[in-house]
Amino acid sequence: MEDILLKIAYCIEFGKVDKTSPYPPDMKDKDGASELTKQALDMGIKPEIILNNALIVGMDKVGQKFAEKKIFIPQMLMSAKAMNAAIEHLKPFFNSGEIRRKGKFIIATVQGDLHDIGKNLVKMAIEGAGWEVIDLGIDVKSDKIIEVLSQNPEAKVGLSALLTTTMQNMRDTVKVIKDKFPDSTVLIGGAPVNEEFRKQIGADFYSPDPQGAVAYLNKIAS
Ligand code: B1M
Repeated sequence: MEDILLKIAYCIEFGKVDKTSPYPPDMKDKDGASELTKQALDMGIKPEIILNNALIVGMDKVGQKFAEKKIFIPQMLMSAKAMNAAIEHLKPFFNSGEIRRKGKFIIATVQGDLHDIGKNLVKMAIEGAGWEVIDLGIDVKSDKIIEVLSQNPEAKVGLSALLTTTMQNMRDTVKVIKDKFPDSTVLIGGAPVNEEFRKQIGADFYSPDPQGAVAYLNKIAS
């Protein structure tokens, strides 16, 4: 099991999407993140193990190397592509929750921020837990969230931010939502965000991972 997880992490780190992808050249014609993830599932490895012990491990290495200026945006994009190809195979497992809808959940990556892998994982987990998710995508202005919340006033809101700069936009967005909808529920997450920041900006809940967001939503819905 360890072996295939290491291989998947390696494919994410080096942006090997699938067998046909020519990049990186030394892995030409070899299985990529897509095929290996499928094989891992076929071997009976749990989707959460593949996500946490292979995909996120590979992506963390990408982050480290980018911070050390050993790789640049194009490599980071290839890694994101490989991660998305792998996640496609995990989707059916995360989406296999009950069809019964517990409520609506609006999710967005805040203005100025283009990172969506984490947001998409949160979306999948919440959908899988039986919520109807309205995904507003990336780089979402607070006006858009207000517009959609006005149409769905019962919906809970989830915001994701991956940059220390866009955390400030998250702060502004929470303020705009709370000013207009004081009774709304806003969840926040993303790598630079923490509980201390949540308290400062007046959001209702912070979760470091999708499971925490699901548990909180299920608790307040019951
Ligand atoms: Co960017 N990037 N990036 N990047 N990128 C980071 C975030 C960075 C830490 C890399 C680094 O320097 N080490 C750094 C931020 C530094 C900082 O602000 N302190 C950084 C930078 C600097 C940048 C650019 C500014 C680079 C540049 O242009 N010079 C630029 C910004 C673009 C923009 O947004 N305006 C940029 C661009 C990109 C790409 C587009 C190339 C690509 C994103 C592609 C995509 O998302 N489609 C990219 C990537 C891939 C990364 C790293 C390598 C990986 C991010 C990721 O997907 N992680 C990242 C380094 C890293 O994190 N290791 C990095 C995997 C994902 C599963 O984790 O998103 O944290 P995460 O989500 C987790 C939790 O946080 C949580 O659940 C998820 C699953 O566990 N979670 C929530 C997330 N949202 C939640 C919401 C919730 C609850 C939980 O409730 C609502």
